[in-house]
Amino acid sequence: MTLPLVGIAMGSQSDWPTMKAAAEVLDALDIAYETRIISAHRTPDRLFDYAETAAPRGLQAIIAGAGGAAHLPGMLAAKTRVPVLGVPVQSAALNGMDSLLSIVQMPKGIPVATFAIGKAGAANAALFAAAQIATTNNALAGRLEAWRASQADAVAEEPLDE
Ligand code: RP5
Repeated sequence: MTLPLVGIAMGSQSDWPTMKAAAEVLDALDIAYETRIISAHRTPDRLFDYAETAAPRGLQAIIAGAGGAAHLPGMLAAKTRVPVLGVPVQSAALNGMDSLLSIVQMPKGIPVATFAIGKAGAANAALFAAAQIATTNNALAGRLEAWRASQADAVAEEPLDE
C-alpha cells in the first residue's frame, strides 16, 4: 500500500463536488492521497487528531476546503507544520466571498496558502501541492511537466465557430 503524500480535507460531504477537482488532478499525476470529512465546528476532536498525526504519517501537504465561516484550513494550520492549502467553497448565501475572506485573512504567524473560490481553486491547490513535492521528486517533476505540456497542446491557436 502506498502511503498518502497529500491529504484532502473538507468540512462537509457537500464540499466533495468541489474538492473532487483536487482529487482528479492528483489522480492524473499519480500522487497518493487520502480524503477526509473534518468539520472545524462539528468534529473538532477529529480535526485535532488529523492535524497532530499529519506530519508523523508523512503528509507533505493538506488541501483543505470549506465554506461559509471556513475555519478548517486555519485550524489545521494551527495544529500542524504540514503546509495547508485552503480552498474556499462557493457558499449559497454569499457565493463564497465569506469562505474566501475567512480563509485568506489569517493573522501573522500561521499561514494558509489560499486559492480561488470553487473547483478552479481545488484543482490549482492540487497542482501547487504537486509542484511543491516535485522539488524533491524527479519522477513527479517529469509527470507535472508532461501534464502542463499536454494542457498547452490542447489550446487551439485560432478560435473556431461553435
Ligand atoms: C462548512 O459549512 C462546510 O465546509 C460546508 O461548505 C458548509 C455547509 O455544510 P453543510 O451544512 O452542507 O454540511 O462547514
